[in-house]
Amino acid sequence: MVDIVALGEPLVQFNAVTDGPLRHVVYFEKHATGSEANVCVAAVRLGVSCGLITRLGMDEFGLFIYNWLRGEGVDVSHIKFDPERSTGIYFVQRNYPLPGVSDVVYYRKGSAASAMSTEDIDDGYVTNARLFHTSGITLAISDSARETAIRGMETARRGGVLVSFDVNYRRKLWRSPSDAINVLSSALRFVDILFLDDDEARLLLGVSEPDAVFKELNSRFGIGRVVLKLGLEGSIVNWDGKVVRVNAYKVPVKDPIGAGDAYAGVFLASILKGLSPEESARRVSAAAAMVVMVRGDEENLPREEELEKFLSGYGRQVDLR
Ligand code: KDG
Repeated sequence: MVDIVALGEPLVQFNAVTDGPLRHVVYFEKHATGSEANVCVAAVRLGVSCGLITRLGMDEFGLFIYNWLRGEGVDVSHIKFDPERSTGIYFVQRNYPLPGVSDVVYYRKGSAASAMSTEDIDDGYVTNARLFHTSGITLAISDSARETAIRGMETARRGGVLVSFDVNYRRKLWRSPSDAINVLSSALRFVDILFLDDDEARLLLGVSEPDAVFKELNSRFGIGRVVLKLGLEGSIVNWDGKVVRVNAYKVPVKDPIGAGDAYAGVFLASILKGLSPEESARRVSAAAAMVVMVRGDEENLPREEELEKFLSGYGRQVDLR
């Protein structure tokens, strides 16, 4: 039995060591990533147990991901290996053509995870958890992954388990924005806790001003617990009508990819540990700042002690010895 059951595709990331267009990049660094896998690792590092439902290729990259998750203490009992299909990979181009922005090139079509099916949902595993988490990426990668994610959300809902969802809009994975809007909107009716940014709000709801976003989500989908991410401006949380605003920490950015998963993983873990939405949001801002300071998504996801050091030491001259 785990606190969080997450469902989604882990990926191997090849992150350009140097800035600029990938055609000129010679060296890439290999990282273990994937949105829901990152969320699991974020939670586990903070002492909240998490299991991932997914499929990996029976290949070197699948083994790399599996060893990573197992080594971090994520429950891997519901990961299946597929001998026929590959583990998905992608490449990251950094700081080009815009400074501070990373772009991605995916090689994941037909991957092992995209062949997930509803058989992968073990009802008892999901309904014994405290929370089920997935994201819009999983709804986008294939029809069967979408059905699996929806089945997971329905099962959780029926079993009285909280459903958390990160919109995670990835333009390159959808046939069209209208396809994304239709699918994502139909999934929102299962959601208790929603993570989205202002661009995603504009796409899905036609509004991005926080009060309007919260109002739309409540009236159209009955969602009263929302973390609205505002990039360099921080975030605003609506928790059953109580609204809290938290600033972002200013840090040197190496690669912004992964910040969103720090938001979801650290927020969910903090809430499940009994912290207030305000305190959880403050911790999330710190964790997101820590994550973007390095290439890769998960390396800087903090443990409690590291999070505490960041929160108490940020902006001060501190001797960590
Ligand atoms: O949030 C970070 C993820 O987006 C990244 O690890 C890759 O999961 C990924 C995706 O599908 O884009």
